Formats: sequence, structure tokens, C-alpha cells
Amino acid sequence: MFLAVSLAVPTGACSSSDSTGASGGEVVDGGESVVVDAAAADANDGGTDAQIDGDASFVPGTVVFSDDFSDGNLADDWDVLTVANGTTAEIDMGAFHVKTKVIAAQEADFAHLRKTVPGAPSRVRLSFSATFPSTTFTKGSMAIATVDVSNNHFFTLWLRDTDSSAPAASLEEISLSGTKRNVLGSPPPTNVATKIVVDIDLAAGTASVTWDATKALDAAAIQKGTTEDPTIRVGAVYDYGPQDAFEAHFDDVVLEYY
Ligand SMILES: [Ca+2]
Ligand SMILES: [Ca+2]
Repeated sequence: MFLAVSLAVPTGACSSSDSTGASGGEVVDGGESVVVDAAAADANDGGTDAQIDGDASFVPGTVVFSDDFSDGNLADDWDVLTVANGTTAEIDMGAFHVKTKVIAAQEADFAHLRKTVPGAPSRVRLSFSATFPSTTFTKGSMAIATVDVSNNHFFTLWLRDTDSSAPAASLEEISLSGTKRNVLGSPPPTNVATKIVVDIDLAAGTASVTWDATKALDAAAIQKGTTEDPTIRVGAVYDYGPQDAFEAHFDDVVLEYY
């Protein structure tokens, strides 16, 4: 019943990694993973948080999904929580806390939430708060969020991507036209809750990423196109070895359609 999880994974993101030796999403979401079915979701949970936080960029009426994790239930508002054996995903201090394990070169790890929201918006904006003890990676790859705007157009936010010569923080676009790597100006800050925004405008053909007020990617060119039932993932979405243990808190996840 969870085959859709694998089908929804952008296979290009996996195959572009030299380290996994895997194809497609099977390893990421299959095998030893623990999958929690949370199909009976309440899409409105936590819907007040972004407003309470006084977020100046918040536009009333555009929010199609939000979760501030205050209800203590990690999976109920999401379609699927996927966690690899030996890695933890829990609610800690009212946030989604992910702790991955040390993995070897040929291993992948993961702990993430996934949600699909019906609709065909021309612009998709994912935002969340994240706190990282460290974002300095010396090896492996780590992606913390994805936005699949349709079943053939995917965006992956990497803290360290799979580039073989100079891995960096990037927003990777995979479309029918191929893969485009948009290197970010900096990784997000550490040890402080940072608002991360991934803003994808399919009508204008631009994508932007911000860390609070810092523009890490400013209106980079992307493929224009249509959307269909976008899917978001937040957490340690892709963690390819060799990699050290990693930890992060995610909170106030908000998806907006325009
Ligand atoms: Ca919270
Ligand atoms: Ca919940």
C-alpha cells in the first residue's frame, strides 16, 4: 500500500548520487524503513502558527497546509512518516526532531514527512523553521526538503548535494529538460531557528531560497510549467553515505499556493 511513496520519489536525485548504488526510490523508502500510515489527515493543524509568529511575508488565504507540531502527533497531519531503522524521528519541544545515524559509503538514511496537497497552483511556496547544530558537511550528501510540483518536475533542497567535484548547498531542479543545479550563496546558519523558504514560481520561471532575510538563491531560472497536486517532504529526505550523524529540528511547516 505504500508503493506510491517510492513512485513519488524523484529518481534522478537518487541516480545522480554515486554513493548509493541504488536506482529509484526503492532503497530510500523500501526495505528496512518504518512507514506510518496517516492517511486520515487534518490539513488544518497548526494553521495559526505562522500568523501568530507575526511573519510579515505571510499572505492570508494562500495556506493550503501547515503544521506546527503542537498537537504532539507527528504523523496525523501528514500522508506518510518514513524513518530508517536506527534513525529517530520524534516530536521534541514542539518540533519535528530528526536524528540520523552514521552511515557508510554505500548506505542511505532518511527520516522525513511527506504531504501531497491537491491543486494546480502557478506558484508554490514551502516554508519552515529549522535549527541545525551543524550544517558543515565534509562528506556524503544531505537533502532536507523537496517540492515535487508535479509527477515530472521536482526540486530538492540540499545542504550538501551529490556533485562529484564540488559538493555544495543547492536547489536542484529535475524536469523533463534534465537536471539543473542551482548552487546557494551559503548554507543556513547553525544553532538558531531559521526560517527557510523555497519559493517556486512556475509562471515566472524562477525559484528562490531564503534563510531568514538572506537570499541564498535569488530568482534563479527554472523551467516554466504547470503543476499538479504538489508534494512536499521535510526532514532528512536524502542522506547518502559516507555521512556523519546529523540532527535537526523542523517546525512551522507551511505550504502556500498562489
Ligand atoms: Ca511547534
Ligand atoms: Ca499533528
